[in-house]
Amino acid sequence: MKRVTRFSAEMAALLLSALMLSPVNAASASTKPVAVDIRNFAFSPKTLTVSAGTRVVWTNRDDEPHVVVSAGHQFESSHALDTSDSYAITFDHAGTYTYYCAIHPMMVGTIIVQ
Ligand SMILES: [Cu+2]
Repeated sequence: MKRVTRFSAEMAALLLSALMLSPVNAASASTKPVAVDIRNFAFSPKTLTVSAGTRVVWTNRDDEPHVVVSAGHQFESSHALDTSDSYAITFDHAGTYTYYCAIHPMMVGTIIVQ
């Protein structure tokens, strides 16, 4: 009886992993978020190349607030990020996305999506 119960649990686990390996989920699972640090009034890395579907996460490491704004309104702007605040955008389509900080417009960065 116990043996049967354990077998069922194993079958359930197998089914679950089979479901999680469906093409859609496998694609998102293989694309890990990529970090852009905002430090010393600069985006680091300044230019980042990722594959389509990648989530890019900006984190403010400065003691000053910063805002991530798409130069061509290609993606939604962040709110003002305080120290340690993060902002994330998933880039689903290939292209070149330039952005800047609304408070310090000399701070610019580029995301290249392939
Ligand atoms: Cu700034």
